[in-house]
Amino acid sequence: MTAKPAPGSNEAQAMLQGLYAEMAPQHLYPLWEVLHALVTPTPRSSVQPHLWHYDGARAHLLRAGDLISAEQAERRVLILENPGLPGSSAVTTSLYAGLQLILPGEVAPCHRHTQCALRFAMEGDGAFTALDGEKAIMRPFDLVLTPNWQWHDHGNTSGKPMIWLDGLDIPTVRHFAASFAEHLPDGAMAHHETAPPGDTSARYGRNLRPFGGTAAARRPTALPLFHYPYAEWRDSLAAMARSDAPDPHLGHALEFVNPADGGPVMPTIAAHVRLLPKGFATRPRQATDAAVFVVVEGSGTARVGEQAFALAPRDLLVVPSWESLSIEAESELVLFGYSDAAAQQKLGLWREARL
Ligand code: GTQ
Repeated sequence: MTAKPAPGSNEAQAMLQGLYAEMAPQHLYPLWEVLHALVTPTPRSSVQPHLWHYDGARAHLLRAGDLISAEQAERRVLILENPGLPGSSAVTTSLYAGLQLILPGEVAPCHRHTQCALRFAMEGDGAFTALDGEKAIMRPFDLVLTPNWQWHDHGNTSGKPMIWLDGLDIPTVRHFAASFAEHLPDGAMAHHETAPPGDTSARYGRNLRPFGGTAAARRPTALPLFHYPYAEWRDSLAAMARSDAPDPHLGHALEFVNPADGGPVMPTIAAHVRLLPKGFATRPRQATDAAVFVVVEGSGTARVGEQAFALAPRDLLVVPSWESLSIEAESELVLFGYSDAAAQQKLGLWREARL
């Protein structure tokens, strides 16, 4: 029998390398070589901060509009892929972002999937997203939800192109390998109308809900509301800005909530808006939820870690987990943001640090 080498000796090191080489074909690997990279003291992410100028993205999307129909494409969307996650179609490790174009007269076929989606209208006026056969007529900066496994189709009966941001939890569902998707049976493009536009908002959007009545009076989901119009959320932000001092790290901020439980809008995705008064600069803040922001109004500068990004209306910014973010408002600045905070909070993972 050969003597055991002293642990840590050159001889032991050489024998370990031999051991690894013999183990690898058995799919066995030493934790001690990778532990520090797996269980890190603070978050590490390959997500990079990045800003997309709206006008540039829009020009490419309109060119695609000349070359492929919404029906052919099924969804005519340019993916905003994070430069740190090439080939992933992901904007953060958990989320997807894309800009979708629907031209006048077009429809995007009805389908449903286990991914949750939000739509944030960027331009146009009067195209619709229908959820389970009820249309939400979309105006710029409206938020529309298509929660998981709900039938949805889109169409543009207005005279102008409509572009919105699609925010989905595609990478999260991929992580769990839990994607299911299907079209309406018998090839139908659009769901039959089940309720007139605005019906759900009238029932659930005003601190009311159907009392008694039949099941038909109630939306059959845990998430009744699906349209959060700009006119309403902007008015709420303005009221807040008139009477409060801004939060030093966020400005005036309001979260979109699910009226059924007071929680975030969807199981995996949380969304909010914030207003920074002209000249206001937030203090830096870190959070574990990487976020996608849309500039709704105004201009300013976002500092993400060491980088600075000039913000102009409709630009799109992604901020990685745990990078410090501070924002300076040159003029009154209004932002929309979405992130996976909803999922992280359920999992007990979400943290922030206010610097
Ligand atoms: O509208 O259902 O941008 O399924 C990507 C995947 C939109 C949608 C996207 C989708 C959708």
